[in-house]
Amino acid sequence: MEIALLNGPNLNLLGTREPEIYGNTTLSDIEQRVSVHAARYEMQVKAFQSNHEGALVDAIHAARTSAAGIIINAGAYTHTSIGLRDAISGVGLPTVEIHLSNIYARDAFRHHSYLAAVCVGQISGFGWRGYLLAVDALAGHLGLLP
Ligand code: CA2
Repeated sequence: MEIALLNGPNLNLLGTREPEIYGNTTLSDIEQRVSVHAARYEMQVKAFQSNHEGALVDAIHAARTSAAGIIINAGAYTHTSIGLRDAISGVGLPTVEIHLSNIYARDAFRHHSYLAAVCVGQISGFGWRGYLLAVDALAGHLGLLP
């Protein structure tokens, strides 16, 4: 079973700046750790990052025919993008929203997510390990856990 791991704008910079907020782990490290963790559930991970909203919409559409679910950190588009929200609800795949930082402990404009209402749930504030929690959450939702 395949799952899509999607990361949005600026997350390609992980591990290079702002380690006090986002940690020292690179996106490539996270993608690798997610793949290893997902293998416990016999899930394969197709990872994609883009700084472009439309490319993320396309990746969500592509997941419709190849993936059983989506894990997405939409970065700043979380707080702005009705397009991503419509794409997630349009494909109908179970989707877990993830954030490295606790968006509710930060600027007020980060407190609202356009995606949350169309996702199964949201994980926020646990750094890179949140991605592993998202895998567990998706596996549980897909009935792969006892
Ligand atoms: O906490 C998260 O995961 C966020 O999705 C990260 C976004 C932010 O806009 C959201 O409010 C919360 C920003 C990602 C920026 O990543 C950087 C990483 C290293 C250096 C600079 C930016």
